[in-house]
Amino acid sequence: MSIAMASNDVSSVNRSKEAAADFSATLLENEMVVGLGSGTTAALAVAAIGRRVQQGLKIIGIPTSEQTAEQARGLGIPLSTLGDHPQIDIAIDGADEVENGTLNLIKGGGGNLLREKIVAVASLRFVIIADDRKVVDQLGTHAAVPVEVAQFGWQTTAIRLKKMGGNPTLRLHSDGTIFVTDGGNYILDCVYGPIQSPKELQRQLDSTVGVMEHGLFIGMASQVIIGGPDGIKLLQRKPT
Ligand code: A5P
Repeated sequence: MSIAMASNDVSSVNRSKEAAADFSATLLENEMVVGLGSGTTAALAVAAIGRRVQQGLKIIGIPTSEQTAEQARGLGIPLSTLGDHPQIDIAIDGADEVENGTLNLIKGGGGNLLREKIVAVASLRFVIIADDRKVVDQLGTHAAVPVEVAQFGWQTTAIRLKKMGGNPTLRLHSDGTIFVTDGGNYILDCVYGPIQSPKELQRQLDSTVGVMEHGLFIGMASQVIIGGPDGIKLLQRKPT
């Protein structure tokens, strides 16, 4: 692939992310408590929200990572905590995969799944923004499921996850040091391939000792906004 073509691809993906992110910022109204997601797409939403705040929108943000908190502070978005605002009106976040029809998700590619899930369940509306590469017919088609585990005895947790078919790999930084989450845990990226029953896998992961949280977000998304070359598309959950 030529360098020119590769950079075109990158900028068209960025435009797709931006289209979804910009639309999500239009959903905000004065006095809302807003969950601010993490990752590159969520960062574009935070930027768009920052622009609205600079134009006078009055909201309070609850960040899902230290990185998002820093970005939001820099943009003048007032921040608070779940302690002071236990109910969030709307949370906007990205995803690694969105399953067509169910709107089930894999999240946590950036390593912020625990805080993201706590914010998601505290939100009346959980809005996902993504570019069109993220939509799949079955979760696990491209993405591994990130599993956040306690540092203590993580090797034994990995053995149990391996027995469940996940083929876990400890997440490392590019310099070889171990990636540590904002909550002080490790991440085991588990490759399952296409997942036949995400609910059953969720049940197994939820009951595995040492697992602090995992990146399956089942039945949580209220709305999914997909950006593509022709603008945005809203995905609906199909009745089961
Ligand atoms: C952060 O840990 C994640 O859950 C992100 O929301 C997800 O990985 C999507 O990230 P990008 O928007 O960077 O693809």
